[in-house]
Amino acid sequence: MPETVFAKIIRGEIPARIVHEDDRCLAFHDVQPQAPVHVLVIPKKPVENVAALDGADEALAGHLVLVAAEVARKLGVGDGYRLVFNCGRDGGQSVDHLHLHLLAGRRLGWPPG
Ligand code: DGP
Repeated sequence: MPETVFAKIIRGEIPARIVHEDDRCLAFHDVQPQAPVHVLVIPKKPVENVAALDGADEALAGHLVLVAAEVARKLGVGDGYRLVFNCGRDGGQSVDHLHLHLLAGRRLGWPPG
């Protein structure tokens, strides 16, 4: 998979406001926030998107969700938030490195645009 800006963030070559890091993932504030709290949780392993996950990634995918919930609690929005994986261009994906959006801090509309 072609390298993305997120690979550079993982290597520390581009600055990011990191809120969580462990051996498998990184969470940092989105540079174009769509809500008062907008954090991206990404795997360190290069995976393009949800469609590129396979059975061996099951624990990793679950880990991203649990980390997002932990970050929400840490940032004081644990009572209400939205988690979103955009997949593919029609799904709104613009960066081809798997990322889980954590959105919170305002009333979120439904359906999404
Ligand atoms: P998506 O559209 O689902 O692929 O979301 C990609 C998100 O990544 C988008 O909300 C903006 C964010 N983003 C893109 N480049 C950077 C960057 O260099 N730093 C940070 N922190 N976020 C970025």
